[in-house]
Amino acid sequence: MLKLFTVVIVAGLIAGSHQQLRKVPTLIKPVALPCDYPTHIQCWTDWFDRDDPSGTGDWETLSNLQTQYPGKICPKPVDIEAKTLSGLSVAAAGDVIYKNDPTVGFICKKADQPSKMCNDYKVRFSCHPPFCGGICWSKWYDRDDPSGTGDWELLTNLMAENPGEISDNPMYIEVVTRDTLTPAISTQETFHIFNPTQGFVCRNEDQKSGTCRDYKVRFGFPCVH
Ligand SMILES: [Ca+2]
Ligand SMILES: [Ca+2]
Repeated sequence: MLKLFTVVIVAGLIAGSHQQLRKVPTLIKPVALPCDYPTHIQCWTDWFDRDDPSGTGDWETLSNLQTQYPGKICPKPVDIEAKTLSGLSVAAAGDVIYKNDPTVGFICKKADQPSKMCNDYKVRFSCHPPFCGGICWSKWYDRDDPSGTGDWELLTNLMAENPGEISDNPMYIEVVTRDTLTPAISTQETFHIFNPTQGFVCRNEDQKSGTCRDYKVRFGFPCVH
């Protein structure tokens, strides 16, 4: 299941950067769907920058940030990312870093640097639901089978064929085989399209075996309360 939800996250990110690809009609919003809180999804908090490096260093510790920004960071983050205010990664910035973990937070000490101050860093943390909010999933759809050129489960087709059922701008997509409910990522097949903006296409010509399995898809949206 971890792999499955990793795909969900990645697919969600793709949606954000390819909105311009969408050319689908605006349809009536469907009725509210039940909210799902898959335990393996993660989400990033906002970026935080509470300190600057002019004193003993740049101290962006979790406890300080949680005190300063109540409710903005989950109690036990699972990951952390730090960048300089100018956008450099920790590795690219080249400072000696004292701490960079999701339990303590981020600390760059001036005393650890051979000849200069630390850069000024900002940090963000990765959290699990319920902090992330939930996903509302559409129904499962299986409009095609792979007997022709492949299995074509494009969002534009699904929206046109099921009016009012799928909202605009899905953020997540989940794809499984129809027969065994195997996550698409685990089938070792090559996919032509696999993102929540366009949907899913498996072309027979891309497969070593010459044919795709039959997949079904569903689309997810951030729950609105
Ligand atoms: Ca800082
Ligand atoms: Ca199918």
